[in-house]
Amino acid sequence: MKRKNSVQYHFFHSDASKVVAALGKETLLEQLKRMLLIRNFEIRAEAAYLQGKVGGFFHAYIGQEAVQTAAVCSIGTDQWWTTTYRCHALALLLGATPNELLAELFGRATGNAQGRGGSMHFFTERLLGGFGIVGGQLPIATGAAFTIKYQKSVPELNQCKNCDVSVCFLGDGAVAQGSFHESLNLAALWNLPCIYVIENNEWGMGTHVDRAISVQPIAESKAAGYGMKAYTFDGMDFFNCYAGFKHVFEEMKKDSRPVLIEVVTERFRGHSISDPALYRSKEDLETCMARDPLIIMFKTLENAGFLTEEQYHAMDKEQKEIVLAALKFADESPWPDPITLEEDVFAP
Ligand SMILES: Cc1ncc(C[n+]2csc(CCOP(=O)(O)OP(=O)(O)O)c2C)c(N)n1
Repeated sequence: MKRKNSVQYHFFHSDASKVVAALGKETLLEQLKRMLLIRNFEIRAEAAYLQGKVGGFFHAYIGQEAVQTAAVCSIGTDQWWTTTYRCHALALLLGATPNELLAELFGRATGNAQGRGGSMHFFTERLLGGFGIVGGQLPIATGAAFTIKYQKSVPELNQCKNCDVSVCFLGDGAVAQGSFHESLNLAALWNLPCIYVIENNEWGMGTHVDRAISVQPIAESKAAGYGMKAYTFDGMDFFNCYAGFKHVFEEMKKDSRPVLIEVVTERFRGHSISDPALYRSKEDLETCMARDPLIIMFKTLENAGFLTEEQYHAMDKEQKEIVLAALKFADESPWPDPITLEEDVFAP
């Protein structure tokens, strides 16, 4: 993968044709559809933001779709999941509807958090939240992994029978935080089933990863200090991510050891909607957009004879229509009643 820096990544070895054969047409078309839903959701939500219909922060996942789609596809929805403020995709993948998520962005009573959380704080039954504090989700994810292990040892307490691991997404910018190191240390010390996934999209706001992280590749160098296994995946390639996550999940179910993964990916937008990304050259952006994860996925499925270009465009249009209907739902939804302002708010 061509990046601005000269880091030598050792990607997990995988064979796309084996993943194609293992998952089959129906499952793979469903994954492509999910990636198209995420892309359409982000594009239309950005437009609504620019029309002044959405307030607060807004961080798009455009360019990174393959990573979390592959993770949820291979690990399943029964686990505990945590992520950063860039949380729209994971919420969709874990079952939140476009209606409730767009209504949340619009601050409406029908929203995912009844209009109180906004873009950075989506949740579902299995998603413990998007987190606005960089590194804030790591101790939570580590605690969730502790819960899994503890409850398995006390069967009458086990409320979460199909839950085997806690999966924690973080950005490269969180790696220098104390919470990262404290969490990895405890997870390694106590053999907690936690999969930490660094989505290295090269930038922490406007700071390049080379100026923030002392040694790279990140996972390989940091995991060694905690006696953990490290893996690196190509984040633009659904098939590499799927095969890698599957391997890690199967291994963890056997040994319950935490794992650190670095997924090398790209964001096609600025850090947030208010960032014009002037620190990036047009050529850099064009180079990374040439490896659009949607196109890589489509081309592989087209070569496998699973769909034509015409069917791909029809699928894209179908997902766009779903998002447009959700925008209408959000726009027509009621505002929260001010009398409910203090309900469901925890403030010690
Ligand atoms: C503790 C803390 N420090 C600083 C910030 C401000 N901040 C928000 S996002 C961000 C960059 C994080 O970059 P990265 O972890 O690489 O994630 P990405 O946005 O690239 O997905 C910073 C410094 C914050 N939210 N929390």
